[in-house]
This record gives sequence, C-alpha cells and structure tokens, in this order.
Amino acid sequence: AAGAQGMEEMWDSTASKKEHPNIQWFKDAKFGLFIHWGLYSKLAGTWKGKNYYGSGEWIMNQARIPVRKYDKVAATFDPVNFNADEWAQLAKDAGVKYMVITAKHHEGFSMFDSKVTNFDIVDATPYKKDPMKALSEATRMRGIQFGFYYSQFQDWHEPNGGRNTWDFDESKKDYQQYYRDKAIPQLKELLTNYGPLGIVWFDTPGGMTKEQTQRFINELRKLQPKSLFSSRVGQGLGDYKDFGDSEVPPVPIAGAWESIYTHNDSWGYIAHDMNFKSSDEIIELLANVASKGGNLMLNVGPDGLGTIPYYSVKYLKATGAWLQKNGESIYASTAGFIPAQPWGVTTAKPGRLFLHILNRPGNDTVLVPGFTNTASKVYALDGKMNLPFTQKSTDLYVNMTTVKNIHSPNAVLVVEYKGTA
Ligand code: JFZ
Repeated sequence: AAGAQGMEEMWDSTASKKEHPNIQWFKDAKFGLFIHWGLYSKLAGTWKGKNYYGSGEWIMNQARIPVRKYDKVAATFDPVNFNADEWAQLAKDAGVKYMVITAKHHEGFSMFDSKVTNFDIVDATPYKKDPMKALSEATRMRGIQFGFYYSQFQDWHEPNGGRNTWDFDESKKDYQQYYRDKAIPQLKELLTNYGPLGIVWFDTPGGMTKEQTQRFINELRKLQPKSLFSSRVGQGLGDYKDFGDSEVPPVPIAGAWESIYTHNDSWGYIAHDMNFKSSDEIIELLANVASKGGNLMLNVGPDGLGTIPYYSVKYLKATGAWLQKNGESIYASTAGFIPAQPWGVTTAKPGRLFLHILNRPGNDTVLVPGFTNTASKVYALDGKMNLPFTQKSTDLYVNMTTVKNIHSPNAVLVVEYKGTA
C-alpha cells in the first residue's frame, strides 16, 4: 500500500526479534477469520439519515457523535439472530484455523460481560447476554484458535481514553488513569474468563513508553503465557508482524506475520457496501499471501442483529470447499522458492513445490524457470492426476491440458522433486 513504509513507525507493525515459544500453530495456520462487531454494526454506516463510507466502525468519529448520544445506541442493541454455533461452524466450513473478534473497538463498547464498566453488552443493552462466552467455546470446540481484538489506547467513550477530541480535550487527558482503570482490568477479564486465547489482537498503540508497554505486556502475559500478542501492542514488542490493512509484501518475509483484509470495503457492517470479494478473489489472495510465507486474516462484519452478510457466508463457504481439495498447498506451507510468475505463485513443503495457477497460460504450458532441483513427478492436487512435464536444465515445463478446472484460481499443480531447494 502507498505510504506503508511511513505507516510502519506510526503503527508499530514490527514484531519482537525473540520468537514466541507457541508461534508454530500460527505460522502453520495460514488462514484466519477476523470479525468486527459492535454498536457501529447496528448503525450500519448511517447517522441522522446521512450515509458514511469507508470504515463503519469509525462512524462515531466520522459523525462526531457525542458519548451521551452514542449511549442510546446501546439501549437498542439486540442481536437476536446471533448464534455462536453458526458462526463457529461457518469458520470451520471456511477452513480458517483461527478467529479474532472485537471485544472492544475504538467506540469503547464492551461486547462481553465486564465488571469494569456498565457500557457493556450485558448491562447496557436489552440483549443482556455475553455472546463472547458462547462464541469462544463453540470456536474452540471445533479446533479453531480463538482470540480477541482489543483497542487498548483509543477509547472514545472514556474522558481519558485516546482520540475522542469532540467530547474531550486531548491535552487534558490522563492516559495512565484510563489504562489503569479500564484497559488493563478489562484485558485481565478477557484473559481470565474465556478459556485459552490463541491471540490478543491489540490495535493502534499510544500513550505508553517502551518501558510501560513492556510492563503492560508482562502483566498480561502472566495470565496466559501461551497467548500471542499482535504487533500493534506497540514498541516492536509484539509476537508477530501485522502488515497495514490490505497489504501483501512484494517478496517473501521471514518470521511470523499476517496480512489483514476485509471482505468488502469496511471492517464494521455497512448496509450500503456491497463490494464483496468473490471466492476466486479470496483464494487468489490466500495463495498470494501464503506464497510470501504469511497468513491471511479475512474480516467479516455481522450486522446489528447478529447476521453475517449473505455474500460473506456464501464466499467463505466456497473458499472452504476449495481448501478441502487444495488445502495441502496452503496449510503449514512455506513461501515458494520460485518467485511470482505470469501464471501465478508458488508455495512449498519439503520435497514439493506447489504451483498456484492464477492465470492459466493460453497454451496450457506452465514454465517454471530457475528450477534447480530434479522434478520426479507432477500432478494436479485436486484429483491427483499425473501431468506430462519436461525439464531442460533449470527450466521446467508442465503441460496442464488435461486439467479440466478452467476457473483460474482452482488449479494447484504439485511438483515432486529430489534434492533440496
Ligand atoms: C485499525 C482500526 O482503526 C480499524 O478500525 C480496524 O479495526 C483496523 C483493522 O485496524 O486501523 C488501522 C490500523 C493500522 C493501519 C491501518 C488501519 N496500518 O498499519 O496501516
């Protein structure tokens, strides 16, 4: 993304040099589901008859909604359609290995039962239940790692929280009071009451020095040493690197990292945003990110009633169906050792190179240049059909005429070889 280099410092996207002992599951996961869900989901991108675009979860900021007016949204929030098993099963069907959901976004509203504030789903809404409890259990039951997004600095509901400049004077804020009395106690609740968390996904650090951030991390780590903390915890102290929104690095990157994308153009639900990526686009993105050695965490935005948008359900399931047949080329793979080609990208496992045919060549001949090993067998992953190939020095030619899947992202070819890459 443009300006990503400059953003780096601003968002502290780099991860700690020291590898977390529990990082392997994350490196192998490759595909995660991100969920943005809060009071903004109910507003759905509209305030006082005016439509807002971009990020639906930012509407309180965009429309400069005063805290006292925003409180009234909570009084009508009643997600009666929410069904933890359905959401968790969708994650399973989509083939994701982890899920991260917003426990509290910048709006400051807690989507879980919190004793720290009354501005939470149990105390402030007619719904009165804790959806996070059921979701954490349903997700974990299906073998999927469960994690929370928590906006640790920006809290537009609190006089001392970061970045609400329309109700409060930023220069008079005591961030330490907010950290001490809300963020830290709430994070402790999340790390205590919801079973083992795979990830705590922090966002947009601020108001703390490196030393304070380290102490903050140490205090939370004690509760769940195995839980991974995202890079946006700040100061280069996170356990894995998050790229900027909708950004894939141009070349393979070592270490644990993630690219985050949202399914349409907003993280939080916007009723008038229908720009959903098709399953072919998601599969292509997943292959592209995996070919650079990272994970894709794809976001969906359920509405205020707790319904995941129709197109998100449809395309996630189609992605999962593709993974059922081709997941071997994605899960637990590493970056491909052949760089991107006109026909697509590559991923690898010991003794095997996976060719993701994203643009099928017109003559059905796939050229793999710079192939320094000796190919012993080539086949289509879906159906395990052997394909003819010839190798001239380090140029490998595969003929894929017999591969019937013509929808471009559907074909993965496997090259088995002798020797080390
Ligand atoms: C943050 C949030 O402000 C946003 O609402 C959403 O939750 C998103 C996933 O994260 O926004 C960011 C944070 C970092 C970058 C861009 C947007 N970045 O590093 O480029």
